Amino acid sequence: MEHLKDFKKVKFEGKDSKNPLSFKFYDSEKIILGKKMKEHLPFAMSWWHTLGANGADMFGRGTIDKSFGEAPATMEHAKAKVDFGFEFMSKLGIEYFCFHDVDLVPESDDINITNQRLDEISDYILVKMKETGIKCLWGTANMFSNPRFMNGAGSTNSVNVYAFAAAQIKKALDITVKLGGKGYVFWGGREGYETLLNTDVKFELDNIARLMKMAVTYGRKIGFKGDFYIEPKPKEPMKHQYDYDAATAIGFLRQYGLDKDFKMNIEANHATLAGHTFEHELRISAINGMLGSIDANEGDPNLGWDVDRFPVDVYSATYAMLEVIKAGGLTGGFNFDAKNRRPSNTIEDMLQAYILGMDTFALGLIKAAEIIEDGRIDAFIKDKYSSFNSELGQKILNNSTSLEELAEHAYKLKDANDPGSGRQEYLESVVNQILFK
Ligand code: XLS
Ligand code: NI
Ligand code: NI
Repeated sequence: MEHLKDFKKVKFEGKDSKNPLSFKFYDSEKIILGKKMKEHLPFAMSWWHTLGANGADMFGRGTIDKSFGEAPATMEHAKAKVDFGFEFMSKLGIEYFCFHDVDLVPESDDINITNQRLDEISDYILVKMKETGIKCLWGTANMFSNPRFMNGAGSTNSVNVYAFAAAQIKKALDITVKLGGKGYVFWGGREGYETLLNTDVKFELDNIARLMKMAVTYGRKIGFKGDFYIEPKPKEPMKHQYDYDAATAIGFLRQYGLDKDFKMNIEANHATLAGHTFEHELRISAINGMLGSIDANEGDPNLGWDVDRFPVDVYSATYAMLEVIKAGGLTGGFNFDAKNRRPSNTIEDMLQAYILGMDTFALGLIKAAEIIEDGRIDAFIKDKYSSFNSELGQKILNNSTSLEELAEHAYKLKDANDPGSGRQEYLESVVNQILFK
């Protein structure tokens, strides 16, 4: 039987190292664009996948032993998860973790008992945090696994279930504040619907917003200074999820006056499910001042669901890091909402998965910085819009012209044929040249 203690701390050995348990690209202290790599990339461990997911799928039971030597659904097991988790993060140099309430402790049939367990485990976690310096990135309440949430949490038809959702959020916020979490996430796992035949969409959206408002009020009251996040996802488990993508979620937040307290937590795999690229979701968030945090994972082009692979695609990571750098960084971090494949069932595989993900984002960072320093792509974009430097262009940008004046301009020209080439293939070849130099 493998033990985590038998593995050494993972170190940076450079791109030529053949040691599987070393970083090839992630060099935490290395300075890129004036900042340490680890400051650009505040990585976080997801409690649920790392300490919970055992490889089970719809067709078969678990393949990965996550008992950590204890009986399931006991507080001993919950503590063993803490012990393993902190040792695991320390081995990898990961400085943050993220959790759902029910990842931390077994859920009782009585919420009062679950809450006592949460008090106990958070005391235990706090000690480990002090010992190691590891911090909490964000917390959340799981309002999707328990059958009571089958018709939704904030979007439920049941007042009692709605109150349960409120109680879980209240406690999850308490624990997040107690652990000094930087953020609090809403991922609306059951906030959506299957058919309009049984759904009042307006009623449900209004109620979700009411619940979020109460969460903000309570959070601020108990001293939570961080960001609330919405994590958009278009589908799965629901057919239509209300937080389809960043643009939809931002519109929702503005409509209900929640935009000052919320930002986006963008998950790569959710972006692809929405038919977007990861970088599209990051850009939409950033230009709205709402780029908060990232759930770093990856989909699979052949599989249309949330497979939560560890990130491997260097193009995607590079384009994502371009967005993050240009936005001035994240207020949150990079949470690996990712899990090992079912047949990768050893502790070494778990370490390997994080090494892969961290190296992929390190490469993305290095390459994004090189693209910025190279300057050809930025120069192209600047030049592309340069006709707006003209007198008429400036009038448009200053909102000091009219449809009539622009029409007069067009009539004088008779025809306009000068938009110029988009040069996509050239720009893509610049990226390849930098990626593989
Ligand atoms: C599921 C989500 C979930 C959130 C937290 O698809 O990614 O894991 O990150 O509830
Ligand atoms: Ni996620
Ligand atoms: Ni997800």
